[in-house]
Amino acid sequence: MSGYEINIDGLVGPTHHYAGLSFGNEASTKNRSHISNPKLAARQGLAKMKALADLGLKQAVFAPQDRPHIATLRQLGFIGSDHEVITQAMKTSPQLLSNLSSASSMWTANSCTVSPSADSRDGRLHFTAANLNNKFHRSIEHTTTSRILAAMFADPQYFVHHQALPSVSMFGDEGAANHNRLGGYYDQRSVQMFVYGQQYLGTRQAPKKYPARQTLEASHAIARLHGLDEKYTVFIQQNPDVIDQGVFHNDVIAVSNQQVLFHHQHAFLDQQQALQQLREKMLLLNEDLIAIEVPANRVSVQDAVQTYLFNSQILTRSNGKMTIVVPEEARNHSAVWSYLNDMISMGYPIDEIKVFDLRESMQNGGGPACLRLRVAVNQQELQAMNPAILLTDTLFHILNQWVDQYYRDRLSQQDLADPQLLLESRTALDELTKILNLGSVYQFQQ
Ligand code: SUG
Repeated sequence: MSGYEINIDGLVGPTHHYAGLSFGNEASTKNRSHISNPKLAARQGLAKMKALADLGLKQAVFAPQDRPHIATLRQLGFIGSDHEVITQAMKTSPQLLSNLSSASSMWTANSCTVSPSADSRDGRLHFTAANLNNKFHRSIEHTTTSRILAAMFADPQYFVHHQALPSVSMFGDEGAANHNRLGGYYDQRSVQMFVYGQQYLGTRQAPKKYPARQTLEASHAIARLHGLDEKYTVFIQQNPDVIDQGVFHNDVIAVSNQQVLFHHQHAFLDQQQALQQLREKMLLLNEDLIAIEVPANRVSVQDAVQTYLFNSQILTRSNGKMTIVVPEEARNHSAVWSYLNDMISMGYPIDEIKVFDLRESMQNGGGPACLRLRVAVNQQELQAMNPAILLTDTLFHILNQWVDQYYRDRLSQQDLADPQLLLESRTALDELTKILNLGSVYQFQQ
C-alpha cells in the first residue's frame, strides 16, 4: 500500500442537542426536542475512532466549534454581557438559540472538500471549506472550520486552503458528503466524482419536496479551485426522487473506497450512464470500477435512510482487504443485515463488517461516514501535518478524561440559556486547543 487515508472524526461538542433544524433530514425532524446526552455522544465517537486506530488505520480528531455562537447573536442585535445575550435570545426565540448552539460541526464530512495532491495541477493538497448555506445553523461553521483546517494542515508548501464559496443558493456546497474519489493507491492520481443535487442555472430535474443542498455550480467551482484535470473528473446528479425520500446528502446513498463504489440501485439520475462515465475515466488510469449496486428489492431507499447502510465507512486493512463500518441500526434491521452478510461473501474486496453504536449522532441524521473527513496523503504530507491531532492510546485517554470533566450527560433546549454551559464549553475548548495544538482558532479566544 502506498499513501495513507486519514480519517478525521469530528469530536462531538458540549452543546450537542436535538433541535429539528434540518428540513429534509428525517431523523433530525423526528427527534426534535428529545433530551440528548453530549457526554455519551462524544464517547461513542471516540470509541469508533479508537477501534479504527487499533486496526492500524490513520485516525485523527477534528475539534468542535464554540457554541452558543455569541458573535453571531451579537450580529443579530442581541446586546449586553454574554449571559444577557443568551438570556435575551432564549426569550426571543428558543429555536434561534438552538440554531446558534448546534453541535453540527461534528459531521466533518460536511466541513470541506479535499483534493489530494496527486490529482491537483500544482501537486499540493487542496481544501475548500463548505459554505453549508442551505441551513442557517450550519452556514456559520465555515470561518472556524477554515481556521481549524489551517491549524491541522499548516505548511503552505504542501497544503492550500480556499475560503468557502459565496454563501448563496447558486453555490450551495456540502463538502465531502457529496464527493468521492475512485482509484488505486491513495497517493496516486484517481478520479474525483462530484455528486450534485441540482443544477441551479438550467432546467434539469430537481427534487420537489426537500431541498437539494449541493449545486452543480458549486461542484464545478471546487474542481476549478483545486486544479483538477477534466479528464479524471466526473459530475453526476443525485436522483431527485431519493432526496425527496430523505437522502439529503449523497453519502446517505453511496460510498466509495479505492476501486469500490457501494451504492443503491436508485442513487443517481441516469445511473447506468453515470457509472459508465466513471468506469471509462477510471480505465484511463488502468483501474477497474467495482460497482456494488444494492437492488431495491433487497434494501429499499426507506431502509437505507432508516439504517444508514450507505453512510458506512469502507476501509482498507493492511492486507489489502476491506472492512465496512456500519451503525448498530444496520444490524437491527433484518433485510439490511441479511444483505450485508450476503455481500461480504460475494467475493468483493469487502470481507468484514464492524458495527458501532453511534445512536446519539444517528438521531440527528449523522452516521459513521458523516462523522469523518477523509484526507489522502503521501509520506511527506503525513510528516508535515499537525501530529497532535493523530489518535494514539494516550490521546484517546486524555480526550475521554476531558469529556468526563466538561460534558453533561443530559441536555435539553432549555439548558442552552444556562450561563454555566457557556463557561463549561469555553473552558473545555480552551483546554482542547492545547491538547490538539491548534492555537487560537475560536473567536472567544481573541
Ligand atoms: O446537516 N444534522 C446534520 C447531519 C449531517 C449529516 N452529514 C452527512 N450526511 N454527511 C445535517 O442535516 C441536525 C441538527 C438538529 O436538528 O439539531 C443536523 O444538523
